[in-house]
Amino acid sequence: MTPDLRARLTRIVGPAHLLEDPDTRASFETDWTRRFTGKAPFVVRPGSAAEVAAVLAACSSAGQPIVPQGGNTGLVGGSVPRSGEAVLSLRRLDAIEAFDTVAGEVTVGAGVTLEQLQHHVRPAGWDVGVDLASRASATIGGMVATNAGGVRVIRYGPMRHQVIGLEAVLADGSVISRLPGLLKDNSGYDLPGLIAGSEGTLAVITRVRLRLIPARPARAVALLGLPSLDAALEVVRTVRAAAPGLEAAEVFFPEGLELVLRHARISPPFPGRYPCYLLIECAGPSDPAPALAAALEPLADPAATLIATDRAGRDRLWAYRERHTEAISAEGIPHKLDVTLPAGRLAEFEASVRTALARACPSARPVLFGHAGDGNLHVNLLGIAPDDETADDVVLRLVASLGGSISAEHGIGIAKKRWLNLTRSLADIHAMQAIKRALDPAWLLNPGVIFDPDSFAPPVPRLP
Ligand code: 2HG
Ligand code: ZN
Repeated sequence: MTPDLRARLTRIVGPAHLLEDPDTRASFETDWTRRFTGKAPFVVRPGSAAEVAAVLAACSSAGQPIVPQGGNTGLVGGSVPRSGEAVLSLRRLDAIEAFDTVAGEVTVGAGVTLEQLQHHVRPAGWDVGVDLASRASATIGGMVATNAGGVRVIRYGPMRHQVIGLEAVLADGSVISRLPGLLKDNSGYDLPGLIAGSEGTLAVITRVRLRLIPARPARAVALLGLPSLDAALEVVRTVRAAAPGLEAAEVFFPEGLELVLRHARISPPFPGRYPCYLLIECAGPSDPAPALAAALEPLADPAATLIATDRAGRDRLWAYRERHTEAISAEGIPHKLDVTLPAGRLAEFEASVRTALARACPSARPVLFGHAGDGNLHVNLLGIAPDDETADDVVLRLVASLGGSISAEHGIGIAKKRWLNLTRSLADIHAMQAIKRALDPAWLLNPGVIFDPDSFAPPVPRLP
């Protein structure tokens, strides 16, 4: 860092929030997976949107690239430095501001965690539409920047659908503000919709206005052991049609359950072992358990069915699914792939991916789980070196050949950018690169994430 930039940043955030010491920087430099890590010249922690704008203006005039970071729970290498980027931590923007309990809308700083927000709005009868296992650390700004999905997408959609306004700072320090959160507002391009899911490459989000959902305290969770993923999908179809308020439909398999039992030290749900496990949650204004039990009756084996309605019982069932990520990490450093398939091809993918991996990369140990209700499977691969991408290539090509997407909810980051053209056309990639160039001409915001400036051939020539 040049002495001039150090002096400017110190003036903006104060010396306590400009971290240069390697030990204090360390936790900002490695991501949750431990697979992605790099050195940052410094970490800067502004305490307000105005400070973020001033920091970006200073970095921009010094040509200093930056990586915006929230809770650092990303899984694709997009929130840590790679080659000389400084970390811009948004965690100090942690104020929960205007909460309209009549309209069910709230404005929050980018650094507020999902769990903080849930605790804030639930007593007033509202809830956040997106929920995910890393709720204690994941920040709202990071969740919007990556368009996080989570376990309720089948009912409420991903994070972008919850956003009704935001404030963000562009690379040169200028501020875009769409905070009034008007439900109807067709004045020009939908910049918040574009910034959501742009993985910190177009702007740094500082505040978000979210639409909330009515809290539904009456809940029932069912866990079923089933003979196959096809059987699980059949149960999901039936419950969707017959029981009200389906919020989550999650699957996992014996290889993942075995890791969860071992690392979380919990006992198995059933005495027997099943080829596929399905967790279903229904919620509504009144107890959904009777309708759920009735819908499950013709399809489920009573010896392999558990239903819980009280909080502790529901949490116990959810633990088998939610503790997969930490159990896999306790076993080793995984390659994480996060794919969607058309509903009709999900079961075919699950079978073929195991066969294809066994043939091409016998050392890879696949652990599959995910959100069966929206076709999103997480393919975690243990037993392969961090930089050996043979297995990733096998999985992602199979996904593309079945009409799926290489990223369902985690984003492209740096982990999957090599394969972007499998499920995005060159015209599409060039349009995205043109937007990136227009908003960040010096390529200073999260450079190297999603794509590089020169990747995937030159822009399509214009017609004369
Ligand atoms: C989940 O669904 C998260 O639990 C993490 O998206 C998935 O660890 C993973 O691969
Ligand atoms: Zn997920």
